[in-house]
Amino acid sequence: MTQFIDYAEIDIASGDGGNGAIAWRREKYEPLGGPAGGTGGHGGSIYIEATNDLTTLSEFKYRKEFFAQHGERGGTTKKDGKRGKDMTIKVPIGTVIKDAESDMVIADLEHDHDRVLVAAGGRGGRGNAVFATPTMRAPYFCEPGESGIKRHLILELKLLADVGLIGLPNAGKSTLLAALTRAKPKIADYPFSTLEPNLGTVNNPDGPSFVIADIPGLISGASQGIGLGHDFLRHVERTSILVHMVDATSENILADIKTIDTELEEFSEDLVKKEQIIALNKTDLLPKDEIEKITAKIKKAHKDRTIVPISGLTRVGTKDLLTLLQQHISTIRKSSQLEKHPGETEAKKAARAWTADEKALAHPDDGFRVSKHKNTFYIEGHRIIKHAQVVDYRSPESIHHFCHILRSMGIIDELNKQNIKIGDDVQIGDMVFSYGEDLY
Ligand SMILES: Nc1nc2c(ncn2[C@@H]2O[C@H](COP(=O)(O)OP(=O)(O)OP(=O)(O)O)[C@@H](O)[C@H]2O)c(=O)[nH]1
Ligand SMILES: [Mg+2]
Repeated sequence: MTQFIDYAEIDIASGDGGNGAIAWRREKYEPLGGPAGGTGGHGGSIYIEATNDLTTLSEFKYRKEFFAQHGERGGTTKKDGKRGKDMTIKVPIGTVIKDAESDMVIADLEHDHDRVLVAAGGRGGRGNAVFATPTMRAPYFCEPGESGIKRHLILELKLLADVGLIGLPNAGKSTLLAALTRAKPKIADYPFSTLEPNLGTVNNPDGPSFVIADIPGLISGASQGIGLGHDFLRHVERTSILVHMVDATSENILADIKTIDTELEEFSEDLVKKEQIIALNKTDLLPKDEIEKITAKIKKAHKDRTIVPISGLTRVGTKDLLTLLQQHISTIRKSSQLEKHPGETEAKKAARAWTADEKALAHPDDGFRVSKHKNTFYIEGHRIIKHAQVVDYRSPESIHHFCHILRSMGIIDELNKQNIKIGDDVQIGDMVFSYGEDLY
């Protein structure tokens, strides 16, 4: 499977929000100006976007870590801090994004410009200017910015072949791939010589280039997992046309075709409805009138299918087949171009962006843990440590606001549960204080 699926793991982190500021207006003739601390800028978010410009995940071999910018802290003159820049990671169309921890699929980016939020930036903390009210004209506190989100993601690129080669073992699929492309698949006169899919690219200077996938031979029961083909049927699901290879020297050609059709149908209804060209192969082994007879017989049973007599070995007819495939691919590409949201505005594009999964919004701030060692209680937790960092110890109000946060987060309750006594030390980040009566 290795050549079929491109795989990469990356670490991402959205930016932290900037802290709010505590500041006062200082103007001429106004010695006691009001609060002027601005709000911190939001941290940058991380998006992943599909693009036509890439075809592999190989870039991620060299770069595995992606960090969006942090927001800047609030300014002193009611100015808000600068936002951190968002970051967009580009991946090829067909990339599936998974959360590595849970192995859950976050998104399957199937079209050009499909975009998903994978980590939202932290909100900026509010500055003291925001907290001013008629009863509290001089708030001496602000909020810390919210932390960014760190995630470990798996990127998987599913094969996006345009043409799928299907047929019974030994029909000559690999031989045809070698005739049409520069791929060098194993070819042998025994069934199941192909064990894994092979890909080849038709490079066409005058028209679209496209990818052909040669998959292991299918036999009766393949859709139930018999033989090798089953694992690979899901890969041909995304192709836009199938070339059904038939061995012209077989005793019972119509039954051969039926066997493959039945397997496609059992696997998925969509697969059997996909457009098929029948390539009647190995015609070099038969006289001309015989070939015509067989072609007419197949045509009668499958009116809707184009039949092309070929020989993968001597390459008779392979050019005709190639021309048909090129025409089909051109038409498909043109119509998908038309569908590609003509005249779409940026705002609409954003609205079409994928909705975020929960983890992309789960800032790690709210949790906390209290542990005791000797007479000191240690409090761990992103949010509370950040609050501690913005406390101004000279200000009773700032301390009061901090106590309010301790209480509302449930930390005071937890300390009491763990039997804290007045005078015991409490450490939060770099801040140490004695537990006092006012906190009770
Ligand atoms: N005479 C003749 N022999 C062919 C032609 N195409 C393929 N063969 C032979 O048929 C045998 C099987 O060919 P492959 O290309 O390996 O067939 P396949 O469909 O890929 O087979 P699996 O991978 O086993 O499913 C080989 O011995 C080929 O040389 C053809 O057009 N004419
Ligand atoms: Mg083969």
